[in-house]
Amino acid sequence: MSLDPETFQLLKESVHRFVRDRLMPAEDEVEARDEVPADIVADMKELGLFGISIPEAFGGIGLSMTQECEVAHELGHTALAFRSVVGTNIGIGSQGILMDGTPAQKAEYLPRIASGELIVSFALTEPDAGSDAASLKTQGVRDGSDYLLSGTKRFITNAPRAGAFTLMARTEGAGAGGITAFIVPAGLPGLSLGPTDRKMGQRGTKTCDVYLDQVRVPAGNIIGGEPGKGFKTAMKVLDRGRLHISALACGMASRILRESIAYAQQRKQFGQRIGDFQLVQAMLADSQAELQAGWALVQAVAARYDAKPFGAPDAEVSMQASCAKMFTTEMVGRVADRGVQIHGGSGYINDYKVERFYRDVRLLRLYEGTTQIQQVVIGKHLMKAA
Ligand code: COS
Repeated sequence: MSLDPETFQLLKESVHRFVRDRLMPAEDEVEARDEVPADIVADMKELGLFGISIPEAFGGIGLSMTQECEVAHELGHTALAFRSVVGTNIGIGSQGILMDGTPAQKAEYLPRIASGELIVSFALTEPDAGSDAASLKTQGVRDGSDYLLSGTKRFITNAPRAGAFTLMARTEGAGAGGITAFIVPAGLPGLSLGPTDRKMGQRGTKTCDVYLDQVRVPAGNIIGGEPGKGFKTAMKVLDRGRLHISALACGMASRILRESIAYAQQRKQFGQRIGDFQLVQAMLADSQAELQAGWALVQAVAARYDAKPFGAPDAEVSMQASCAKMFTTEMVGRVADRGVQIHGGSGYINDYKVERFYRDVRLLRLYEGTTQIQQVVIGKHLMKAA
């Protein structure tokens, strides 16, 4: 699946302009109000951003992973809250349905996800199951032709906006093989939300707990129709999501580097621009080189991802996606840290964008698998090599 190169180029240019003309000017408002304005969300729908990863047959734009990474890279140039509005529909919320859903599930949900009419969230994490996702406790108990779901999901991105959840629950006993992925509509009796989380950064990004108290879901809502396959679906979704986050990290690193260069060009100390000092240039140079390396890695892994059959597990690609996530999200942390350093005392003041971005990017090393989980995925794979 991919968009023809000419049409894709037009889309990329539109997103590029949208980020500069529409999103960047609204960054301060999002930070102050902790909310992405509704008219911007409407414009995102208009642009088709909710459906970039969904095939044209289901009303989306049908980008390849390589193309999706380029769009994520563009979106990474502005406050990460904007990307988060569309992020779960593009990635972790929708892709389980696309990869493993039945034809009926795809037909029912994907067009509304692609248009942005339905916001879909991914509900895996729980209070006692974060990195150890296979230990999740949310129970799904069979009751006639339904399941009754009970448990708590934590830090669920876009839950306050969601019309449905791709939700993992335990139906088949202990371990990864006991987990089933359900499509759970948000309005069902027994499903409720906790208060919106107050976070270190990414103001405007909405996360909260999701509580399930005997929520009755038809067995027909099991993704793919077969119980016990949910963990693998979740892992495949995360492989893809990790690559998307890597591209986003590169976009944000590029923005922070630009802010840092601009500051180094205008700020004068000791009678000259601080950017004329080699110690400042060294910080800029390190950021440029690491960013270039990270982006080259993302593009290479995305091409490898596109070369395998869609939705098929591939341990080598999983490992490479983890390399990209680990390298780029750590990289943007260093770029942000240098950005603050180059800005000096001003870098600690909220009026400058680097202070905000420094906080925003911290999350990239945590969600969709911490750096340490990426190391585990990479290490395990290497130790299996013949
Ligand atoms: N694609 C397809 N299948 C996969 C897979 C992948 N990427 N990774 C694992 N699996 C399969 C394994 O092949 C195994 O299948 P079999 O039982 O048939 O052999 C099964 O899933 C269990 O795998 P494994 O034993 O590796 O599971 P672990 O419990 O050791 O967990 C980690 C593996 C740690 C990698 C996983 O729990 C993880 O990614 N944790 C982080 C979760 C996360 O990112 N949370 C963020 C929340 S979303 S914002």
